[in-house]
Amino acid sequence: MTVASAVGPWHRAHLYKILACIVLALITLQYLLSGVLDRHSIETIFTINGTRYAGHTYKNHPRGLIIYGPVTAASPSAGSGNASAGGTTAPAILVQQRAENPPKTEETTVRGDRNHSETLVVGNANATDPATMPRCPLFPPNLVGPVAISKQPPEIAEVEKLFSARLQMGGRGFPKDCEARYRVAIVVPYRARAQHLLILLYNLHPVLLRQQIDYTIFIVEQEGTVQFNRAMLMNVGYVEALKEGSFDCFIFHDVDLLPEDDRNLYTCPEQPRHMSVAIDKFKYRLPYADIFGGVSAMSREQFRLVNGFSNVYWGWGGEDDDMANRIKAHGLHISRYPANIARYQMLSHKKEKANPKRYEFLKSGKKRFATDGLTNLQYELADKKKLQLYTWLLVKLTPPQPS
Ligand code: BGN
Repeated sequence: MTVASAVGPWHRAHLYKILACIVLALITLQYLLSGVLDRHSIETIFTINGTRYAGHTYKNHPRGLIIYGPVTAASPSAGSGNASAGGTTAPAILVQQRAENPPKTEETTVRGDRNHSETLVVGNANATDPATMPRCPLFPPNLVGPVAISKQPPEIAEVEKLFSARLQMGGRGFPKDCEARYRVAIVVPYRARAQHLLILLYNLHPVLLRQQIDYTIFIVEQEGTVQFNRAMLMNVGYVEALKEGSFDCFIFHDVDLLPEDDRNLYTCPEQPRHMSVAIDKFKYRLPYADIFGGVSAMSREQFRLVNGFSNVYWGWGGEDDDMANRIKAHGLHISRYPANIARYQMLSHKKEKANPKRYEFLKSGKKRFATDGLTNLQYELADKKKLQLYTWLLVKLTPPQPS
């Protein structure tokens, strides 16, 4: 005789319920315990060239390790409007492969504010010969996290002098003692915003130098007074930059946006990346999920694949949304760093005139992806100069011909 048959049907039903509860409780307990053990075994603190980093490995994550920023980020400077916690563990920024053993470097710290004269020089006494130069570490060792933004730069001549030792003519910066992992063209569409440009250069160069990338800043200026065409200028920047060097990554950068954190790396990950996630003007919140304006990064291949930006957007708005549509239509997606790293301050300026046709163009955009972009780009390069802080391209845009 079994236990179940020894009791009546009413008791049997209760017995089954109790058994089911015990099984469920055991499953829950096992799940909770595995989570706790997992966490404890994977939080790590490690040191690269004297900087302490916090990390977190995900055993089942295909890419392994999430690196947090430097463990001791100094407090944000007064007036920078930066709300991220100073002096505490910095939040996650990068999903990367496991760090390779980085080369030993010798750090030279120059006193001054955190963006403009501190730790610009990272030297490796044994590695000055380019032939024996090691690759730069995956995680740039001299990042400081939140940076001090200055909206009152010195005169341009002074700024040029400040960076002359670290930049090649044309606004090219690269690490001196290791081989950069990325060759990056920073493309800035521009017209009549001289003070904004100076402020951008003054704040951006130190960040880029600390990131140990090989970069060049291209200022693409639209000649004349017809409506501004941001998208077309970026297409021109792409084409002209590739005549100058074999860049594998393009950052399209509005002139009025200043990065607040140098852990927001100016590189191209696997997917197109929207970089200006949190802007003070938008209360540090993403205005909508597919936004791709402000600052964005695409690899050379991705940009070519989507046929660049559309050329039809004259005046403000819509061209970045069209790019977001191109990205999705080609099986790519927009990636982002967390909002507490991908932070920017916007310089104030009067609102530009919006393009009333942008809704219509956006709706019909898909039809033009293959024919409107790099493939029908027409412009005249009116002037080009390699200045100390940037390469200047003056461009006469030709409205796209109907195709
Ligand atoms: C959106 C603009 C973008 C701009 C963001 C942020 C349009 C198209 C109509 C839906 N899009 O409204 O181009 O980057 O605001 O300013 O206007």
